[in-house]
Amino acid sequence: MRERGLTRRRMLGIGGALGLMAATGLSATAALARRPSITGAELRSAVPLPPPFHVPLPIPSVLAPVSTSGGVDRYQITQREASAEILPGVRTPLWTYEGTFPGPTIESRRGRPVTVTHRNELPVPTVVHLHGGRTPAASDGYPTDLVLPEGWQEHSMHMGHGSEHGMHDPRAVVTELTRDYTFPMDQRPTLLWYHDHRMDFTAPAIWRGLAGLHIIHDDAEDALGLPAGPRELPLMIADRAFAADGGLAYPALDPTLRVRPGVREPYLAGVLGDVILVNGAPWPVHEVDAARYRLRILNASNARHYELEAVTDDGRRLDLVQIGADQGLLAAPVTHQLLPIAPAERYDVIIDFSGVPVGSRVRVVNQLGSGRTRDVMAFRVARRATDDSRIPSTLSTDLPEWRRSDAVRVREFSFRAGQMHAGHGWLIGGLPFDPARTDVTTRLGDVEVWRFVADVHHPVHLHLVGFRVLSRSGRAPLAHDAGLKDTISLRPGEAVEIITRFDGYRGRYLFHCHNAEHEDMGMMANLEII
Ligand SMILES: [Cu+2]
Repeated sequence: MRERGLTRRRMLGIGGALGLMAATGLSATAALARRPSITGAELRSAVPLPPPFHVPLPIPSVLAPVSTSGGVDRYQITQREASAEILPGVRTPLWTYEGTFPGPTIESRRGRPVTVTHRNELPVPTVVHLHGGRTPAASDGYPTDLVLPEGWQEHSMHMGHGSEHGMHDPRAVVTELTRDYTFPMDQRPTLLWYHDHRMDFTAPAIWRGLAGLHIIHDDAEDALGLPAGPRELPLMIADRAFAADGGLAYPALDPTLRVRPGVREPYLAGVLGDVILVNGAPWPVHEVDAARYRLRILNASNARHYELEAVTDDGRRLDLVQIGADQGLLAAPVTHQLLPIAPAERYDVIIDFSGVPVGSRVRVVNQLGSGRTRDVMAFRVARRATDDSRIPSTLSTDLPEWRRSDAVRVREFSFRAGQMHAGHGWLIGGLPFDPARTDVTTRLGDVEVWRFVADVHHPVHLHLVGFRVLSRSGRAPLAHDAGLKDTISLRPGEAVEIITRFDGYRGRYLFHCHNAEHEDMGMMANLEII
């Protein structure tokens, strides 16, 4: 595995900045000012890569329930090793949900509970978290609530940074082989995603394939007349790199992911791949009618940020009409030409191909990429078609309108690099994650304003609740901050305020950075709702 020269130099710059910070207390922000959009280092694949826009876009299969009786939809998912042909002619071993990457999609209805029985046939413990789910704590996938594989020896298990330093988690609920996760689905319709959330090893587990989609629908949204059926496409964007043997490359200190967490030093700020996958296919192409399409976009990358635009062959940018955010429909559509999307964010976007000549292409481009990582995917406009879809000027009327004066308290958290135990870490409020420490205690029903400050880019995610963005560095939120979110992209050096109501369930939840490498290196904190 070679690192790309330029990127490696950039990364050493970050590493150097972190070292400097430890020594002098300097902020990494200044050191990153020349390339603030990149947080991480890029692995370079060691196998030939296919040309862009040749592999067809796969649509993840929708999982059928094993039972629908008693008002609950029950599903079973086996987590197991499998291999897939991601690059043409190359077999890639993966860790999967049900044998595929992405895992199967679960489609559910608002208010109709879902139970998913996960069976762990992988060689390591796992944890499932439904990102964006309004989920009781027992099913929220707390990082130490492990599902152990059969025959897993406790003594072979290293509890990660925690136990290494004498900490353990007395509240962990560990099961063997299987676990039932129950999701009430009492929430606004939107695109969620489920992924591994195991203590210290989330990033490499997601990288190996443990991610899938979960869509919630309701009658009100169905009645809007938005593009649907084959004109509604989920798009899970994720970057990966491939080793010479066809396997996914990842700079883990312990490639078995059993004992020692962490990544090699050049990748401490995040792992980037040089192949852009959409729904598990490299730079895919999808044939479309000359009509409106609804794209439910998820950035499932560990650390890569995108600024997406849709460009026609003759260089025209198509409007990206945003209709929804992480937590469902906006009040009204917001039109973008360039759409930033941080790890774990979702954007629900309408794109209209009706003005694009039949036979030509629309490329989805990442303005933040360079070389091959500039391309994401393409649509080929295949035929004229009738289109009775519409984009209503009012999309929803149920968004919470919390005012600053509703807040019973304001809290502030810094998201910065720092020292963790003996080495490098990523810290919230100066502290690395400790499952045994409660960082925030709040009362069910309380409205709070949280203020986040960042050194480098940190996509911050709250479990359980959605929030509104109040301000960015004292100014109004950006156009793409509209609606109800569960992940907020803090840009380098920025201070962001959000407002939320801690509603739903009592118990132990998390908030954390969703740069998955940062998350594994300490950037999580406990949120106790009482
Ligand atoms: Cu981060």
